[in-house]
Amino acid sequence: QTHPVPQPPTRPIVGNLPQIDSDNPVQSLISLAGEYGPFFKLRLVDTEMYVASSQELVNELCDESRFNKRLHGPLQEIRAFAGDGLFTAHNSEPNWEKAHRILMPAFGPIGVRGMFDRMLDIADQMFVRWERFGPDAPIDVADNMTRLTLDTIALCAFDYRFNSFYREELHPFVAAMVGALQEAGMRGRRLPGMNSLLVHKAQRYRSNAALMQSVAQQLIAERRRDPEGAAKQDLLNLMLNGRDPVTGEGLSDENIGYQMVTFLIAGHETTSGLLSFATYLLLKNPEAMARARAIVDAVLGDRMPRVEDLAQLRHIEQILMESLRLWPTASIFAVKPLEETVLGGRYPLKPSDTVLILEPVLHRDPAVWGPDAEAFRPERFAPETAAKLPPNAWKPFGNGARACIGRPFAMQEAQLVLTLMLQRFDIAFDDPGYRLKIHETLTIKPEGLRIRATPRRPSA
Ligand code: MNH
Repeated sequence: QTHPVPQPPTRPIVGNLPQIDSDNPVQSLISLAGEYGPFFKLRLVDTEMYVASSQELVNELCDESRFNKRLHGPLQEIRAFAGDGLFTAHNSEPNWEKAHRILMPAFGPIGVRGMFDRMLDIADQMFVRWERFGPDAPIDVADNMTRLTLDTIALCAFDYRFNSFYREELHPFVAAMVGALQEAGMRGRRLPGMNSLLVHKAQRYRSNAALMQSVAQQLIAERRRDPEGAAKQDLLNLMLNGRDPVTGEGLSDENIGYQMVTFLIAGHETTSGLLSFATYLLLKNPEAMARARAIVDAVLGDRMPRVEDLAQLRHIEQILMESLRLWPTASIFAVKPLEETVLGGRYPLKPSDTVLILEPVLHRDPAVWGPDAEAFRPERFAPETAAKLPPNAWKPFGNGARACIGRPFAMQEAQLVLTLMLQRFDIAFDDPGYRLKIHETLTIKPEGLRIRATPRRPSA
């Protein structure tokens, strides 16, 4: 039988808007889930949505014969500059399937292995800088990791160097992207009608979108002119020359531009947040840090890592998976029913409904993770234990066909960076009394986390 869906008390017109802190929407939803349970309903002015957070319900919501991706509010906004790129395309748009088929091989394990040297190039830049600063300089972790992930994706995807470690201010493209992402977030929080009244903000939004497209189109044009361009092994060449095996068609320049913006948006904050939380969690769990260090030393000693070493460093990957469990940096994704259906045998849903999947609560479901769900225990992801987890209990990369295409890329990059950090430095909190505070944008990251890094051995 069907049941009424819990909903926090509403106010006229605004509905549940007062219960959502506009600077901390994810944290608001986490505390509402604590109060109203694994399935509740919200109305934010004129938009209704459900929020699901137990493995039992999410397991059903991940059944692609019943549900598929919904572009929820923030993604609708991001379409203003990411267009029908992979992340913001509707399921029904032909460019999604086409680009997915063309790009899949490059983002698969073999394609990503070929990017190892470029990942190492950027990581080395960051750590050389840490060495030069020395043990007395506080290092802003999220800031460093964001420079690193941006430079890495740009170098791997289109052989372009932002050189973020050699400049204080942001590269113009990056500045436009950060500005546009910020405004996309703000637009979603304003009351209906307000966005069109804020003429200057709307103008700036459009000019940032235009700047990103023009830089992308410039890179495309330069690549076509470059006599050595065709030999380059990167995503840009694949997009320029690749043909969809099904339709035989290539991607338009406009769509390639959207994919370039998409990789930068989707590919930098999430991975940088992951590396920042992993650093924080290791600092809070010295035994886990010591164990990870011992494994890195046993595999690498003093030498530079090679791509073949990563298979011996699965434990580092488990640390990253456990970090993504506790602090999934893209904390929410949304689905809709394909047809009228009943969720969990009790909640009727229809195709116009939106269900948000709230990963941070899902990832702490005591029925799955036990009474110590809050504890950082990378061993949960050791193959023997992970095999016993129920399906769809861990969803930091989303679901099914619309899951993250960049997962192998992000995991390889993060594995390499964490390994190098453990190999080269003793790290400590700059402020031993640091208390975790979450900063929310489209993603989450630890705010104000600063460390000191002491080189373990004299640099070569
Ligand atoms: Mn990524 C989709 C999380 C790194 C490119 N990514 C998603 C989704 C989640 C996600 C969740 C599904 C969103 C939705 O259902 O609406 N992504 C992450 C996390 C990391 C990450 C947690 C790092 C850690 N992502 C990356 C990297 C890239 C990338 C790196 C690119 C190099 N992600 C994408 C793209 C999509 C996506 C592209 C959209 C895929 C599709 O729908 O076809």
